[in-house]
Amino acid sequence: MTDQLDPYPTRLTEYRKPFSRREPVVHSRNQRRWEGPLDEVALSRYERDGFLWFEGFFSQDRIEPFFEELKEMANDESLMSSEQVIQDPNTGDIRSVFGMHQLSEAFNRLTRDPRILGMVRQLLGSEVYIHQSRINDKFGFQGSGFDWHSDFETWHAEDGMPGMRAVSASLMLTDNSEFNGPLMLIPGSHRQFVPCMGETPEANWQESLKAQEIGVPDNQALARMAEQGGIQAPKGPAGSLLLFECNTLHASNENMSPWPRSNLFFVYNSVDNTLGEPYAAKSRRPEFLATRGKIEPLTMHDDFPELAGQGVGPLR
Ligand code: 6CS
Ligand code: FE
Repeated sequence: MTDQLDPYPTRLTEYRKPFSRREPVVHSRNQRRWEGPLDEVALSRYERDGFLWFEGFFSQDRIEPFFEELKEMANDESLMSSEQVIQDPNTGDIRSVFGMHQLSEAFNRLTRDPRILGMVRQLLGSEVYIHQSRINDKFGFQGSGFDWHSDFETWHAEDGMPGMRAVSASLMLTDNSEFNGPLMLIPGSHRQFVPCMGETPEANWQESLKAQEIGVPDNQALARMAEQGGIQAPKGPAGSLLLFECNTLHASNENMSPWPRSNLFFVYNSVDNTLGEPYAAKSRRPEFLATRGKIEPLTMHDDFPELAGQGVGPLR
């Protein structure tokens, strides 16, 4: 627990109503140094909605290597029995593998793709590093959902992330349709912080990564924001990319289709927003959930230099 003034109090015993976020959504406004590939239309859409969707961002052959590597990982007994691998609460199948950017060289390179890194630096207005990475798997006919939540609420409460200056990139490894439990988002919800009721249990992450019970906004706040902004569930082929702001409310349903839904997630945090002590938890979470050591600004790496001319500018 920390005694420093908490700008985003949550995990409370007494209700507090939602309030406006304290940080800008796009952090690089009027800073020429952080210009990037997003034009004004995209920047204003991100400010309005709290996410950007790029259908078919990568071609299928860019996605293929990840599947091969995931199959090898599934045969790695020591990895599969580690706490970085979370089982599905209903079936025991793999639900998430955390720390993918340390486990996989291909994945590590992907986090530094110039087209993504260029956009992320532009949105965060600084150098960035990976706060967390994971693969979320939802096998056919099962694959539990996730309740509504703001990732920032968890990262602030349990990882000590000071402010809203992080963005998640989610790469669809499989087609995401309306049938296989796609991510749902509430456009505009990123502009309000919703304090959540209920104190953080000890070692909460061992349960919350299976099913999030604590850090779920109340239905009244959810209903009000959904009334204002609606709900959107971006759909598209494998290779599509979603960038969503750390405080945008999102959830997903169970996968009742015969088709799997696998997404890679990697979370970029600003190097000016590194983690302190948890604001609303008794102890820190493990390093594979929240990077604390070795904060080095990501450098660009381009697996497909022939594409580099697409408005990325010099690699750095
Ligand atoms: O606790 C976390 O960091 C994770 N929990 C959820 C439900 N989404 C974000 C993140 O992976
Ligand atoms: Fe989440």
